[in-house]
Amino acid sequence: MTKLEKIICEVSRLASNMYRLGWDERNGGNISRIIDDDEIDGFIDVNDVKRTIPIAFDASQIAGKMFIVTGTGKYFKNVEIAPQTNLGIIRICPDGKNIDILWGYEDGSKPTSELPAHLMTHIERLKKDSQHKVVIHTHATNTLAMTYVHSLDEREFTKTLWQMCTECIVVFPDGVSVLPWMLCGNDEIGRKTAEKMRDTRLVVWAQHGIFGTGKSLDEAFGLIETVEKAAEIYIKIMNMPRINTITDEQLKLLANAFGVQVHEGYLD
Ligand code: 2HA
Ligand code: ZN
Repeated sequence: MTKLEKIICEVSRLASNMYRLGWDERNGGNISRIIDDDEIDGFIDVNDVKRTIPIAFDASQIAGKMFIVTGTGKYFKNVEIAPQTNLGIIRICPDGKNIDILWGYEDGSKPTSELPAHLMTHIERLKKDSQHKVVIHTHATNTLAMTYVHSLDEREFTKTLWQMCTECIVVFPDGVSVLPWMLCGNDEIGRKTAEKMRDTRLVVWAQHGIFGTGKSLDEAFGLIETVEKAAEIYIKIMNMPRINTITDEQLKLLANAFGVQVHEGYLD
């Protein structure tokens, strides 16, 4: 298998996995991963452009970059069965206003409706971390439920999650950002999401879902999965009297023991 075929398999397996977790009903959720030049290795011909289509915002900061992206309207449960129609490989054109389709979307479709949020997030995360590669959006059930019953204040939301499982603060010491309900699928929510991604690798969209990022599919998924586990504990216990918790002192002990940099001002 070529490197690119392995990546296609990895994205497909992740989509199936997330579908089975119940997070990606119908066409919910989307995945994008940067494809480096050295990951092409003959599986596709980068000079063979299948189609060129416009995008509604300026992505010139990442002109030339290639991504594998889930298709708009596509169901996660179907990606593994037919990756070539449910996924595509795109390259940002030099003008930043068009994309070349190099592989996939074989039924004539195109990338996810959340492409602005994905690409703008890639731009911001790459400024923070040159190793960054992946953006995942999903409708993680308990995380979504939590946005109906918990304050959306980012410090309060993060601290509740940290208190729900011991390892949370070690996995996401930067915390989670939260956007209030907004119309999805447009530039505005894309810009707001990307702004939040300057501080955290996780952004919750209230009453909708979550965005997670990372150096690999495993890392981005692992962040979301850890938040979702914590949110599940919260939903289980929120209507019961809480007689124990993880204190700020204990959270500080964890941060020191594991040598992680905690979001400033969140623990005191
Ligand atoms: O349609 O999840 O936010 C996919 C989505 C839109
Ligand atoms: Zn969504």
